[in-house]
Amino acid sequence: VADPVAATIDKASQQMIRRAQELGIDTCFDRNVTLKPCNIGNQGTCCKNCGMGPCRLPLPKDYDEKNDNRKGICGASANTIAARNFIRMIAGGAAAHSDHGRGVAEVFLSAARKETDAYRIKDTRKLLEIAPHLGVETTVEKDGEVLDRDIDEIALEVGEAAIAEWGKVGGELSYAKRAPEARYEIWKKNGVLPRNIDREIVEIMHRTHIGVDQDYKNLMKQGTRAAIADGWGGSMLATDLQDVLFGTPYPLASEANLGVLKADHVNIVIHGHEPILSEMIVVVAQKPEIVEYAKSKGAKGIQLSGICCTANEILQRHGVPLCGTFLQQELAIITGAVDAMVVDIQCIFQNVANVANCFHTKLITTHPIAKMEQDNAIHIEFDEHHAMEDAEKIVRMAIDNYENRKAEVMIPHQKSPIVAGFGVESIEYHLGGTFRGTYYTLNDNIINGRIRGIAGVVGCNNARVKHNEGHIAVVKELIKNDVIVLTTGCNAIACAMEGLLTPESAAVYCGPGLAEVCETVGIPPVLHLGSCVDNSRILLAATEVVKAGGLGNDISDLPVAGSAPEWMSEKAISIGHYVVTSGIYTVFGAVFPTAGAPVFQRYLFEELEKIYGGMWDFEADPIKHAWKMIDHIDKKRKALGIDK
Ligand code: NFS
Repeated sequence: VADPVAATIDKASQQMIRRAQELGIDTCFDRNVTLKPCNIGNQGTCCKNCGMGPCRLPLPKDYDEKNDNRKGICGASANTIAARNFIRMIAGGAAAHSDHGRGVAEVFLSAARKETDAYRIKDTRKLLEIAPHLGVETTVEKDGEVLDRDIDEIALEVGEAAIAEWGKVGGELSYAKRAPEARYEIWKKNGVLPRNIDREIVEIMHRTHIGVDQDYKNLMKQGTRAAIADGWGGSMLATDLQDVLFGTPYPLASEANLGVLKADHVNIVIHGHEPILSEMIVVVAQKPEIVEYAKSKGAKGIQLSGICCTANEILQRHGVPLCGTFLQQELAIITGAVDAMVVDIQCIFQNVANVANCFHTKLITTHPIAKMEQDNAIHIEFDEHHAMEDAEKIVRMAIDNYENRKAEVMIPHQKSPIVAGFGVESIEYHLGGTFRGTYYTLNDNIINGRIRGIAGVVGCNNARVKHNEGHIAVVKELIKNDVIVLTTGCNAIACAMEGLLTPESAAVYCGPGLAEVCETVGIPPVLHLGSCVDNSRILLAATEVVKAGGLGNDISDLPVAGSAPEWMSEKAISIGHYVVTSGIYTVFGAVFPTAGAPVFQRYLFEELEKIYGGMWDFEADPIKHAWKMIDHIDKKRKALGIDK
C-alpha cells in the first residue's frame, strides 16, 4: 500500500498516522512503503542455515515441475529448503507460546507451594477439571469411602505434573488424550504424538541444521509433532493454568479502539502476552490509595488499556478495554496521552521506544528475556516473588509521569462497545442443552442448518496488507452466510473495533439462521475466546462439539474451518499447523511462505488432507478466502448428510 494513511480501514488509526507524519515520526505504515520485502525469502526458498549460503532458489518464470533442478550448494532442493524454513517457523511459534506457558506454570507452582502472596489458586472448579488430564487424582478412597482430596495437595501435584510436560523423559504429551479418540489414533498411527514440549522444538533445530533431514515429508512430520505440542501442550497449559490462577473468563462488557484512552486520566497501556504482571497491574490500579495518588497529581483516575494478547487476557477476565491491535502500538503513543506503556514479551515493536522518546511516555520493559537497546527504555524486572511491589512501582511511575505530558494530546474519538469473555465453559452455558449440559443446542442448530458451520478466525495484522481489511471482510462474509465465528488474538481486536462483538450486530450482519440463534440466546455472532494461546479453547470447543454427538466422531468430520487473514508471526504458523493436523481446513491470507516450492506447497494444501483430514490453503482476496471456508463447511455438511 503506497499511501501510509490508506493502509488501514480504521479511522482512528488513519488520524494517528496523519498526526505522526505531521510530527515527523515514522510508524510501521511509513516503513512499509520504504522497505520492500525480499521476494525470495517471501517464497520460502532462501536457505541461510549455514555459512555457505544464503542459497537463494526463487521460482523461475518458466518453472517446469518435472525439470526443477534448483539446488543449494549442498544440493538441498527447493522443497527441502521451504520445508526447513516452514518448520523453523513452527519451532519459533511453538517456543513462544510454550515458553509463555512455562512462565505461567512456574508461577502456578510457586502459588501452589505458597511461596508468593500475590498469586493464589482462584478457580478450583477448573483445577479439578484439568487435574485428571495431568494424571492427578481428585478423590481418594479411604475405608471404602470416596473422599475429596485436599485442594492444596491437588494444586501442587497439578503444578508439578504440568511443569514436567516441558521436559519429561519417556511417555507422551498428557493432553494429547484430550483430543477425540479418533484424532489421537491418527496422531499415534502417524508417529506424531509429542514426547514432551521442549524436545520437539529442539529436534526441529537439529533436523534443519545443514545436512540432516532432507525429505520434506519427514521434516513436516516433526513440524506436526512440535505444533501439536504447542496447541495441545504449551498453549493449552498456559490457558488452563491462567484460568486456575486468575479465573476462567465469563462474558462481560467493555470497549475497543484508541478512543478508550482518556485525556484526563493517567493512561497505562499494557502490551505483550503474559498476563502474570498485567493481572497485578489491574489489582494495583484499583487500590483506593493508588487512585487517590493519581488524583493528587491532577488526574481524574487511572485508565488501563491493552494492546495485543496481554490486552485480550485482561479484557477477558476483568473487562479492561482494548486500545488496539498489533499495528496500533505506535499509534497509541502518538496520541500523546500514554503515560506509560508496559511491555512483556512478543509482538512488541522495537520502534515503540523511539516513538515514546518523542513524547513523555515511559516505556517499561519487564521481562528478563525481552529488553530494548534504546536508552529511554526502562527495565523493571518483574518477579512473582515481589509481584505486587513491582506492579505498584510501575503504576506509580506512570502516575508521576502524568504531569510531564508535553505534546498536545490528541485522542481519536472512535471506540466500540463489545461483549467479550467467552470460552469453552460459557459456550456450553449459552449453547448447551438444558438436560444434556453439553454442546447439544449448538450441535442441534448446526444439524438443522440455522448455523451452517463454525469458523475460527484468528491471528495478527500484517503491515504488508491493509490493516483490518481482510479480518473484517472475511468475518462479515462468514456471518452473513450463517457461519458462527470464534475469534482470538488481533482478529478479535479488529472485530471488536468494528462493532462485531455485540449481540446487536447479529441483526445487522448475519444471515437469518445465525441471527435467530444469536438473538434467542443473546450472544454476538463473533465470540471472543481470548489471546492466541487461547486458540487451545477453539480446539477444546471443537472437541466438545464432537462429544455432543450427531456430527461425526472426529474434529475433521465437523463443518468447521480456520483462518488467519492477516497473519505475520511464526506463532501463527504453529497455530495454523496444529489446527490443520487437528483436522481443520485452514486458510491464510497476506502471503504464504512456501510459494517458491510448489511441490512442497501441494503437500501442505492437498496431501495433508489424506493424512489428517485437515489441510492448509492460501487466499489473499478476503471474499474468496471466506468462500473457500464456506465451501469446505458445505463439503463437510454433505458428508454428514445434513446438507438440506
Ligand atoms: Ni497472536 Fe497475540 Fe496479534 Fe499476532 Fe501478535 S498479538 S499471540 S501473534 S500480532 S495475533
